[in-house]
Amino acid sequence: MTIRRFFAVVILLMLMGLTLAACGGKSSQPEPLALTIHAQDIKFDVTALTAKVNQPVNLTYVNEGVIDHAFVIDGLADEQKVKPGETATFTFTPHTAGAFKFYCAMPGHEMAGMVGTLTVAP
Ligand SMILES: [Cu+2]
Repeated sequence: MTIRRFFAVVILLMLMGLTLAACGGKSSQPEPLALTIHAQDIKFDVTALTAKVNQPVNLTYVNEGVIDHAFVIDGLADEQKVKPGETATFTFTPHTAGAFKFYCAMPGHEMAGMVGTLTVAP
């Protein structure tokens, strides 16, 4: 084998390795899960959401009502107030399976029924 041919083989093997690494990187990052919830006066349109461990979640929160609402998911998404007609996006990745309470943090709204459960499957 000439030295030139040797380098050609080495470069070819390196390119193959790069291609495999690129493929591997893609498959280890799951596509984000898109969820949507609508706040109304005075309830959520859904009270049960599901996600998966280590899968990023993009949750779109739409306030369809005429009063302020404030969404929070215990342990996953910090409280954020959303004004009437506005939309907020909550991005988080659950790392443990289980049931997480979500609710509206405006005074009295949780008691009025603005509460639900996000179930994270293993
Ligand atoms: Cu509310």
